[in-house]
Amino acid sequence: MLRYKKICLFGAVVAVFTLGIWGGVRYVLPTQPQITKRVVAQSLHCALPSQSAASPHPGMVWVPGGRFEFGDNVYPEELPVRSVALAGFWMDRTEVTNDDFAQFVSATSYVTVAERAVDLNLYPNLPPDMQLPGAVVFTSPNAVSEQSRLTQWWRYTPGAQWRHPYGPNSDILERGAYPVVAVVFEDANAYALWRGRALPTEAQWEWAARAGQVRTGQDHAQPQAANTWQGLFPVINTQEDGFVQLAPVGCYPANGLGLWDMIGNAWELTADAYTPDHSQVHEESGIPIASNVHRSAATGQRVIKGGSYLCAPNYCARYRSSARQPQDEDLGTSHVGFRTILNTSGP
Ligand SMILES: [Ca+2]
Repeated sequence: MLRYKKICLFGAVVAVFTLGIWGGVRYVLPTQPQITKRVVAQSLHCALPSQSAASPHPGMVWVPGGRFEFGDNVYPEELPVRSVALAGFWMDRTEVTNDDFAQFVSATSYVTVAERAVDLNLYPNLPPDMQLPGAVVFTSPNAVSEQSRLTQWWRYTPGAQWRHPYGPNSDILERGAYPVVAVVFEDANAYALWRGRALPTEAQWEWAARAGQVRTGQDHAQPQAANTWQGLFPVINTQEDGFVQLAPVGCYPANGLGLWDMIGNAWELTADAYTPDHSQVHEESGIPIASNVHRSAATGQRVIKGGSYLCAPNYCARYRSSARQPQDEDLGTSHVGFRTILNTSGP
C-alpha cells in the first residue's frame, strides 16, 4: 500500500507543479518512436579531460567554502532565500556513471531497490504490474489531454532498473559513460558509503552548482549548454542540445569549478529529506533544522537538484541551481541519478 501511495504521491507532486501551465490545451502529434534515438550535435565533445594522477581524490574537484544566498523565488518551494555558510568539500566532477555503479555492484553484489521483489505483505493492494520489481519510465506521448494525468508520460514499468533504464527492452551497452539512473536514495547511499563518501546536502549541491556566485537569481534562463528539453514538453522535443534522452557525462562545458552536468541531464539525489520550503533550515549549513528530518525517512522523500533532460520552459523550469523537487525514497525513475562528496580538508 505504501508503494502504491508513493506512486500516487509522485503523480500528485508533479501535478501541483504542472497546474496552470497547460490550461486545458490538447496537443496531437504524428507518431513518435517510444524509445527515441540519440542525436549528437556536431559541436559536442563528450570526453572528459584526464585528471592528474597526483590529485588526492581522482575524479573529484574541490569546492571552496563560502557564504551564499540559498534559494530563489521562481517556485514557492525555493523560498525564503537564506544566507548559508558552508565549509569546503570535494565533489564528484560528474554524475555517477553506469561504469562507476557497475564497479560497485561487481565488488559488493549489491541489488538495487528496483530489482528487489516487492513485499506483497507490505503492499497488499498493488495493481498487478506494480507487484513486479521496476521503476517509473518517461515516454513521450503522441497526444496529451487532462494535463494533471501524468500517467500519459510516466509509467511504472516492470523490469526497469539501472541496467535497463527505459524498461526491459533497453540496456546500457555502450552507455558506460551515461549517468546511472533508476537508483533510489538507499542505493545512492550504499554506493557513496562504499566509496567512503556521502551524498551532498541540498545546500552543498546548490553552492557547488553556483561555482562561486554568491547572489541568487543569476541563472533563470534555460541554459544553452546543458541537456534539457527544447520544445513543448512532453510531446515536442526539438533536441537542439543534441539529446532526446540522457547524455554521456561531460558533453557540455563544466562550470567554473570543473563540475560537469550540474544542470540538466539527470536530476541528482541529495542527503536532505524534502521540506516544503526553506523556512526551517540551519543558517550555517542549510540543513533542515528538525534533526529527525535530515538523513531520515521522516518524510519518505529526498530533495533532488539540477533538473534533467525533461526540464522545459513550459514545464518544470528547474534547470537552475536553486530549483528543487521531492523524490520518493523507494521509487526509481529514468531521470534521477546522483553524485557524491567527501567532507575533508582541501588541497
Ligand atoms: Ca535534451
